[in-house]
Amino acid sequence: MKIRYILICMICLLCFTACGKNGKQEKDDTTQSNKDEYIVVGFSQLGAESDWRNANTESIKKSLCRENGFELIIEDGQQKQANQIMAIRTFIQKEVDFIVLAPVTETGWDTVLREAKDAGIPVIVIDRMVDVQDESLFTCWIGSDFVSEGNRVVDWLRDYLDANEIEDSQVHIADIQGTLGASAQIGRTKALDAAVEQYGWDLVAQVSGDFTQTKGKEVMANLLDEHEEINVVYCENDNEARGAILAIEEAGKVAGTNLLEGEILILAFDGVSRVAQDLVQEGKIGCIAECNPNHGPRVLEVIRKLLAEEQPEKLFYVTEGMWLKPDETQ
Ligand code: GZL
Repeated sequence: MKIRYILICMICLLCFTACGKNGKQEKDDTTQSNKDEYIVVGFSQLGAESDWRNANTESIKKSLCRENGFELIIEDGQQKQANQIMAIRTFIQKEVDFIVLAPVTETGWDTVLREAKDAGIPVIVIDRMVDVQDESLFTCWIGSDFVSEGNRVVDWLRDYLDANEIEDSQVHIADIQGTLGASAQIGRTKALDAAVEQYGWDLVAQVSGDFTQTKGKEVMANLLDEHEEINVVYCENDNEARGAILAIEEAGKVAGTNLLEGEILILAFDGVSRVAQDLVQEGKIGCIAECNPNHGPRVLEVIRKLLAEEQPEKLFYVTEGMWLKPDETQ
């Protein structure tokens, strides 16, 4: 009996080892064959905080798809730089062919980008910029001119005030900023600060809404409690604007374009969601500076250039406009 039992165990062990080995061997073969068959791209996306971010992710997925010859590995950083750095190190270990990085904030990338460069993996930065000592640490950047976006909004406000004969001294503006240290926040805030300096508007407060609807609503509610005089709100993205409108209406006030009748004028950025576009049509948002999330096609073009050993431009700005009511022209 005992010998038979030992024999059965030995046969099972041999089978298991063979499967395990073949299984692992198959796994290695699969990974290897993936690399042989597809261009493997590691994409460190900063989060899923806004409609814009989700549209940006979809654009990359649509361009770097298997039909185009790509194996795309996406890691969601949940708006934390530490998670993104961990993701990049994982991509390096996996020996991906390219890394695409949408950085949550501008600073703190030098070390991990040096590791990617030392591993011979090109890094394509999209959306927000990285502020690094050595610009050879990234191959190129694709994104928006955020100061220009901000200038389009403050220029619209300038025209609105003049058309409605509202004095600069009557403007009491609150700035619900984006994630502090993000290029979009830095650029959009810079444009507003310059306009406040130029026109003498009363800048009542600048508080981060972290580009989310929840935080935007919370910040707006607090500002309404502390500053009755606010009549213009500069929201650094649509989701904050939607939150601010909820807070304004819950406080029994009106988000609209009749500033002299006590309404609160909302200004915003992105224009990605249909909801936000409809709020402009309804007059609850005065204007939205478009921020184009569709970076996928340009990333695809850059990778194809690099594979053909061509050099893409270091900086590539996507095209953008304004979301206005139908009777207004850009
Ligand atoms: C802008 C992008 C910003 C969007 C927000 O390019 O970085 O981050 O304006 C998003 O909606 O959260």
